[in-house]
Amino acid sequence: MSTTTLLRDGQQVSAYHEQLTKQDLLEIYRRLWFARLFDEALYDAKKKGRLRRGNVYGSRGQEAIMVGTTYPLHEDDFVSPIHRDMPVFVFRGMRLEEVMCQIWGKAEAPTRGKDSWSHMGDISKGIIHSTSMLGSTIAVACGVLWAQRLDGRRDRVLVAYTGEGATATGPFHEGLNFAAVHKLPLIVVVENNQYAYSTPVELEVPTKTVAERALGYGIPGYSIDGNDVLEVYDTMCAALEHARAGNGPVLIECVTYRLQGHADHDETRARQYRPVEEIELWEQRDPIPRFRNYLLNTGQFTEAELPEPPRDLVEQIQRAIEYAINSPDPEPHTALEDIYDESAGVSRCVK
Ligand SMILES: Cc1ncc(C[n+]2csc(CCOP(=O)(O)OP(=O)(O)O)c2C)c(N)n1
Repeated sequence: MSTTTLLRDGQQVSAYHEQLTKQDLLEIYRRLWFARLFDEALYDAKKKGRLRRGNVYGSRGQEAIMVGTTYPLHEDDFVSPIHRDMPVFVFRGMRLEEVMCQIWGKAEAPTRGKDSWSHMGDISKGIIHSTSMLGSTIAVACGVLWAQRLDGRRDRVLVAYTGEGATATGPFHEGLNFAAVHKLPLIVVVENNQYAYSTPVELEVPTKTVAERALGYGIPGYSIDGNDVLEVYDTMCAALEHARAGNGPVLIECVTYRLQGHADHDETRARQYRPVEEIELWEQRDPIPRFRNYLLNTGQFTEAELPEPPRDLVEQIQRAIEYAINSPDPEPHTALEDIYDESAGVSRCVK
């Protein structure tokens, strides 16, 4: 009889991170800061009226998930980042300037100004456009992996990010069921940040953990501390081994907290849909000082080696923002281009 592995609350996987070099640890530290600074710079631009298109969906407090899940990936693995994962586009090889052009709706962006924020992809880098309809990303991921299988590839993993709220939608379950039945190499990373917009997790998920949803599909489910970058890294390494070996999907619930509102227009402190004490408690679990303290306390780094923040990253992000602001808007006639794949014999619908 087959057994279901259901590991909870960081129950031990191997300490893969012990193999990381000092250079790796420094890079992880810098990526955490990159994500934080990216977020801060965009909120600042929005507040100052320098960004007038779209919203800013912040990831403050959730950086360890993006960094820990992407660091162990192979170059040709797939990712499907959602609205809180913008730095993942950069970690997976997109130019920062290109990402900023997407946010500013510029001609140089992958969507050439037709959409904004995370609604983009780059198949050459294995970045799959996540769906705006929450949950459907999992179904699309199944399609990508199924196509890979038809091409004879079974080892190329797809990491699909989603929120705990999205796990309450139908396509999430249909997709996970399909992936489990066909043992597709899918890793679903659930960013459980306690709220889906203003809806608390207990009104979205009936079980104690989101990871328990894995039981229904006979796949491993992990519920881990999503604010501990090394725990995220270790769990991801275990999940990758499982998926690459042909054993099918894995669900990783990263327990975390959204330190800001849903987006820049959502001032949660004023709205009071979550207590101030709750926010303050989670501020103490901020993943960046936590990782910094670990590096200092284990004697691997000195204070001077771990600047808060790394100044070059502040400048790099600011330069990319200026680049986007100064780059051209799309020409009006391009609005009707790239809508249909005409090479596939589908004719253009203009009106
Ligand atoms: C099917 C669907 N319903 C509603 C929305 C609007 N919406 C966008 S993000 C969001 C909250 C999602 O919560 P969660 O999945 O927990 O992710 P989080 O934003 O907390 O990271 C909502 C309701 C949507 N995009 N799709």
